[in-house]
Amino acid sequence: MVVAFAATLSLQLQASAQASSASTSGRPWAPLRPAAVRQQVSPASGRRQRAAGRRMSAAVQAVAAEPAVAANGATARVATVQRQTKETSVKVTINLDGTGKCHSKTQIPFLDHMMDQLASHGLFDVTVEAEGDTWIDDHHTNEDIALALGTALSQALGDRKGIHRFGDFTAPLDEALIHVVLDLSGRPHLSCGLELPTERIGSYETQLVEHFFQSLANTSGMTLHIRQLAGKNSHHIVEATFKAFARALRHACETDPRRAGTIASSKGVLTQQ
Ligand SMILES: [Mn+2]
Repeated sequence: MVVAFAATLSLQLQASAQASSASTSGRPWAPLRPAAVRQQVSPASGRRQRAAGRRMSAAVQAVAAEPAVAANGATARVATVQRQTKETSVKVTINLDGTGKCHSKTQIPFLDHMMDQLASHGLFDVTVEAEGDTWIDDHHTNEDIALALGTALSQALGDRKGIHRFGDFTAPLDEALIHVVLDLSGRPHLSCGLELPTERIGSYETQLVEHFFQSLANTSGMTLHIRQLAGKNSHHIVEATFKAFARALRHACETDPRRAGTIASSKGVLTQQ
């Protein structure tokens, strides 16, 4: 499981038997103690770090490195990740077996609206708390939320045993129709075919949509294809994208009873290596 996170940046892992105990009380983005942060860099992540440049100083804290145990004795697929840089402080929690509850305070109103779509249509419980340098623009905050969300998703999935792995959904919203296909393969890839007719939705730059999904794909280890089949209204197009993504991801994460707990891969591995 640690290997899956090593593909991000600097990591600090704190084992915790209770993922759900990582509450949102207090200041969630308290700076990490420098001595507690250690580098875990694979060759692949090293290349990404050099490419990322400014993100070399990032610290990602996987708050719950071990799966929590739910009240019924089953392993809870919950993860909390904190990401701290000079640009942003982000804390994300996702429960893959939730009920669609969302608590999102991103400083970006439209992104809060999209997090609500992800939770409610994916039946995930999602908490996002972020403070970022939005006086510059929303770029860093948008990106770092997606990176943390992807890391949390990967952690909550664990070894990805027994899941469907693939998800596919086409969602309409009035005139917009968006097709999302994804594979929790451990292989980051995004193909995004959105054609957004306006530069902004509210204060949110529409070019940040693709960047959000690219960042999410990178840290979650997901192959993601997004195709716009129809659409004229930017708000409709993006919202239909998040709805389709949520439904596709929900299916991919859910248990395939015929798998009987085995990994849906002829290679035997779905986590990032
Ligand atoms: Mn809307």
